[in-house]
This record gives sequence, C-alpha cells and structure tokens, in this order.
Amino acid sequence: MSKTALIFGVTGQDGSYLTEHLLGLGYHVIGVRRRTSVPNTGRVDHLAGEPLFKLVCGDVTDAASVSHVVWQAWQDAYMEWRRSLQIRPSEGPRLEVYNLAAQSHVKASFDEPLHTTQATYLGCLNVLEAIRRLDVRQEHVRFYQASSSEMFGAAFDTRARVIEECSEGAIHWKSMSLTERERYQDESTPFLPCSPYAIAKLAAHHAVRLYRDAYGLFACSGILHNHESERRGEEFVTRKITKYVARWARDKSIEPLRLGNLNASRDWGHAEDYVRAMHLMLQQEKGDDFVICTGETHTVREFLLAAFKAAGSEAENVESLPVVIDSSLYRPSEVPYLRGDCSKAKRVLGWKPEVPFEELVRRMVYSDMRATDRG
Ligand code: NAP
Ligand code: G4F
Repeated sequence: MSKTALIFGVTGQDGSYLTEHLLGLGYHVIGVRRRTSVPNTGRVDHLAGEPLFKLVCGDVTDAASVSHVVWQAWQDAYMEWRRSLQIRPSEGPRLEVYNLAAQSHVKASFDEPLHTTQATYLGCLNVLEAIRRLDVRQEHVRFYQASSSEMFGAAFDTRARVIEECSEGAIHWKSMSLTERERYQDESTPFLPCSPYAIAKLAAHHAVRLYRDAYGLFACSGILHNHESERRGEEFVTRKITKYVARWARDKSIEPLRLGNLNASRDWGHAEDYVRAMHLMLQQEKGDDFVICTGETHTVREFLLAAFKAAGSEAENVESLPVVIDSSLYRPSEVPYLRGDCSKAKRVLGWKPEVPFEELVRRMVYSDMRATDRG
C-alpha cells in the first residue's frame, strides 16, 4: 500500500527520528515546521536531499494553516495512491498524521501556561478537527497524538508521602512504601497532572478519545515515558548533564553544574525505540492508547553519577562531583516518580525497548564529547 505521513513537530527530537524511520519503510513524509527567525531544521537538515521527504510551513496554533496542511497532505496521499495503482493494486490511499508538536518543557509551562495550552492542547484539537472535516473513511486517515507520562503526575497522590520521606533525608523513591499498584503506571492508572503542560496534554488526550468515540476517527495516543537521545533538547535534565560532563571531561576547571531536584525518578528510554512504537500503533485494526516505557526507573542523581562514570569519573556520590543545587531550578510542583508498565504494547504491538539505561547515558555522553572536540 502506498503510504504518506504528515508530521507536526518534525524539527523536534522525536520528529527527526520518526522521519528517518518512516523513510526507511518507504513512506512519503511531509514534515511541518513553524516559521522562525533563525533556522530550526538542524535535526532534519541531513534529510534535505531525500526524494520522499519534503518540509512545509505551518503552526498548530493556527487552525487555518493546520487545515490547509492536512488537506494538502490528503491530496498528496490520494495522488500517490493513484500513481501506485499503475504498479500494484492497493486497498486505497493512506495518510498517517503524527502530532508531535507541543511546548514540551514542563518547567517552562509554569511561566507560559497560556502559550503551552495553545500549542499543546488547542494544537491537537486543530489537527483533529482538520482530519474530521476531510470526511474520509477512517481506514484512510490515521492519527497519532504524543501523550505523556507527565499526565500521571502524582498518580494515586503519592506526592505528599514522597515529599515527607524525602525531607527526612536520604530515603530514595525506590525504597518508598509504594503499593504494587502504585509502583507502575499503565493504561488504567489515574491521571493527576501537576503542571500546566500535563493539564494541556491530558486535555488533548481526552480530545483524542472523544474524536475516536464520537466521530469514529482512527486515533491513538501514545502515553510515552521520558525518552532521550543524542538529539535531546539541551534544556532537559539528561542532555544538560551529558553536555556538561563532556566539557568537564576536557577541562576540569569549568564552573560547576547547577541543577534542581536530584531526587525525582524517571523511566528513561531512547527516542529511536519509541518512534517505532508510534508507527506500530497506526498499523493496528483500531485506534487505541498505549503506555510506552522501559519499566525501569532512575533518579536524576543516578543519571548524574552514570554520566560522570561514562566520562571516567569514579565518584560514588554527588557530593564529590562539581554540582551545586540551585533552588531556582525547582518546579512549583513536581512529579516525583515515574515508572511505566508497557505489557499492553508488548502484547498487542509486539514492541519492546532495545536501549538499556547505561547505554543511553553512554551514547549521550560520547556524542557530546565528540561535539565538544569538534568545538
Ligand atoms: P521537542 O524536541 O520539544 O519537539 C517539539 C516540536 O514541536 C518541535 O518540532 C517544535 O518546533 C514543535 N512545535 C512547538 N510549537 C509548535 C507550533 N506552535 N506549531 C508547530 N510546531 C510546533 O519534543 P520531543 O521530545 O521531540 O517530543 C515530541 C512530542 O512528544 C512532544 O509533544 C512532547 O510533549 C511529547 N512527549 C515527549 C516525551 C519525551 O520524553 N521526549 C515524553 C512524552 C511526550 P521547533 O523546533 O520550532 O521548536
Ligand atoms: O528533563 P526534564 O525537564 O523532563 P520532565 O519534566 O520529566 O519532562 C519530560 O518528560 C515528559 C514525560 O514524562 C515529557 F512529556 C516532557 O515533554 C519532557 O520531555 O526533568 C526531569 C527531572 C524533573 O524532575 C526535574 O525537576 O529532572 C529534574 N531536574 C533537576 N534539575 C531538572 C533540573 N530538570 C531540568 N530540565 N533542568 C534542571 O536543571
């Protein structure tokens, strides 16, 4: 079958990996980038010469531009299908729409709650509406929404207990008295969002379910736990750490690294693994929601130690590292503990993560070391 993909958020970490994955599968890929005063295409510039890839301009907060881009992509998918009919019979045109666009930084969402809501919730609604108004049968247009484990927030309201135990000293989340049900987040875990970003993502998540139930759209939400990579934005904690460690490995006299809460625990996987899951969700018989994760959790402190270790440090605790705690980097409200259970994705999609924690950290540190050496 001839397939065309439209990716909102193509210039981001996941957008670039998803584009590579889909091109590898023979898709025509249309990437939507927003107009910026300086270039924002660094993560996809290497794909510029690909015959099956093109970039178009659009902004998810602008309903007119979204509906034009979606309509044009559907025309492209239709024409592509007509052309492919001369070569092989086909069931019909197929357009897959991936909405990865968002203001994705949690701390920034406390400073820009309205902008975050517009990009992260209304952006998704604009795409859903544009698809609904195409008025084509659901097997022809399929939709993926980038939902987030951040929506779980303080699921089961573990927050108060975590904060209490933490303030008493060196108690790590993993030794917390979590019940078995609280230990992992899966598709049935309640949501208790703790940031404007998480609230916007949850609103979008519910909109996807509504459009699936009310209008019969083929729509999926991937509830993805944190995933990082060599292309991760530099303001997220993992990349901030690996970038610093790479510089420190070359010059031990640099200013110390300033970080916020080291006790938060995250389920960190590699983005390349997670984009495979996005694609698999749209190949099923019906739209559904899936948690995507590794099932392991590590504190920021553990990530920090692993990153320094990858650069040759033998430090066993953070106190002997060049790190200072900066309270201005704490969030007004924090998600203390994330650890997913992706049994459903394993069973239904046949998906599993390939990159373990230590390898993820090593890959990021080595990549930043190479970049540091290049200057
Ligand atoms: P990212 O690197 O921050 O990429 C976000 C993308 O959205 C960028 O291409 C950005 O464009 C684009 N964008 C922002 N506002 C836009 C607008 N108004 N119109 C059009 N495009 C806009 O994020 P990511 O890590 O790749 O994550 C992809 C998606 O998954 C996001 O929705 C994120 O919230 C969600 N998610 C991420 C994780 C994770 O751990 N990475 C986990 C769960 C969910 P610019 O390049 O111009 O800024
Ligand atoms: O790297 P982070 O900013 O990621 P966060 O907040 O978990 O959000 C990421 O994952 C979500 C999925 O769960 C996505 F939906 C979202 O788009 C994004 O990709 O922070 C991770 C942890 C937090 O607990 C934070 O308080 O690290 C802690 N932290 C400590 N010092 C810091 C810092 N975070 C940042 N960004 N910068 C620091 O200096």
